[in-house]
Amino acid sequence: MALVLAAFAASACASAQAAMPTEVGIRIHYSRFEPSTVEVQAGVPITFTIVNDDPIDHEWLIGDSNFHDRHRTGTEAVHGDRPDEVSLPPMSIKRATLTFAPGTYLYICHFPGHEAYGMVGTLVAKG
Ligand SMILES: [Cu+2]
Repeated sequence: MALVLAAFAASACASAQAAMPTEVGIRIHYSRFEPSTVEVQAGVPITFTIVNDDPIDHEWLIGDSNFHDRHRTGTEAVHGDRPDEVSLPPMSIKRATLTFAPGTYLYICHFPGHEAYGMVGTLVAKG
């Protein structure tokens, strides 16, 4: 009986983890991120597919508050191939894979005025 219970507990745990997405789609539309909140498992690679549906450039920068402080005052207009710094030309699709430590992160477009307009999202990585 104890063995059966242990097996049940293990499968319940596995299905709870399976419920957390490892593939996350983010759409940029009318200078907003959809969805604006994402929850993922910490310590697992998460692949983001980011779609810019707008006729203007945007960016998707994800990190902690120190990261965003640097980018708010930064002078790097276009970002390269770092998975946490994605530049999105009009009507483009990019993919990025990241693994998070437990915590809360923001994703923001730091083009002038975009963050203030509402291009901010929150990702929670659960430990
Ligand atoms: Cu933007």
